[in-house]
Amino acid sequence: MTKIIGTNLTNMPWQERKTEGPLPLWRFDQNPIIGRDGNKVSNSVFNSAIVPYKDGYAGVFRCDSRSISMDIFAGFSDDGIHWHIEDEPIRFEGDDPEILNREFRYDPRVILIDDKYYITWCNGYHGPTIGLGWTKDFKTFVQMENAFLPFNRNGVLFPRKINGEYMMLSRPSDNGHTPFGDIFISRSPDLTYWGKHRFVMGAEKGDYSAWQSTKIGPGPVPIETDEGWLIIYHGVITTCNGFVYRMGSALLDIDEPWKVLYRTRDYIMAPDVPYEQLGDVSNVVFPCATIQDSATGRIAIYYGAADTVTGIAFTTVDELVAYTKKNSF
Ligand code: BMA
Repeated sequence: MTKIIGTNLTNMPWQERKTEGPLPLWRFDQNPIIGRDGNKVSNSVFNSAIVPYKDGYAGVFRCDSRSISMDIFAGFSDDGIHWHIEDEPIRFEGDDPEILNREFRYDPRVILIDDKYYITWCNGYHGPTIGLGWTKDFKTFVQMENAFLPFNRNGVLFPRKINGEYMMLSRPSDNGHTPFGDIFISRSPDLTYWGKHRFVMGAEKGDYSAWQSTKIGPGPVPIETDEGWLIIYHGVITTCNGFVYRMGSALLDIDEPWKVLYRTRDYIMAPDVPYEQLGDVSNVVFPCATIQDSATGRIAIYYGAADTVTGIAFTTVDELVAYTKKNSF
């Protein structure tokens, strides 16, 4: 039995597994929970992040507009399933107009650390890099310095300091669709200055795990467990039809999270159903958030499907940790 270190969440979305199968994740039968018309301006709503907030949930959503510009929007929900997403994108406040200038924003992650909800996202600043900001109420947002130089994507904060330092996973990239990519970790005393960059894990070049042979990138905020940090990540293969995005999982050392304890050779979820296989970018499942209940070990994973709509997949910490260990390299 594995224990989630965290709070209880009695009102989270949940469904028991209905059919046995080889994979540790199963889909919500009301998927997709958000369609491409999630707000008045959206062409698509996907790769989005949610957190428990007050008696319900708040989120930061990637909505690409009908001119296909990428921006992030606040949203609210009582049950984590039915969402009201604002029609106006998030406007950040801050001291430096150079930093506030918007090129594009996408693929947010959100996490509560102390009394602030921190948002990381892929931020356009002479190419993609990692933007960082915070809010207390999902109405007023403050933008901080970009964490890294371009080019980088998939900046994911750990939910607490580790040995006195904030930590962030990221995936250095290029300015295009990036035919490579490994996961690194960086440390900071203050969420402004980042350093001590270390390699965590990379794409697997061999035939033994080809689904993650082109690139990998961190997904939701790591889940703290008594066996280490449980992470869910995306892995990509290049096929005759282009990139295919699947999900994997790993356990990282709790005090030195650049040390990988276990990592899945087999994927944990693949684009297997029509709304994941057909969309603006076909064959993509892209996880950006989880919510979990430490009492029951239930985990709900929010993921973008085919760069078009948003779904939920379920697992339990016992099932996912057991699979991660059993399928490890
Ligand atoms: C990546 C990002 C993701 C997207 C994926 C598949 O580079 O742009 O937002 O889901 O490609 O198109």
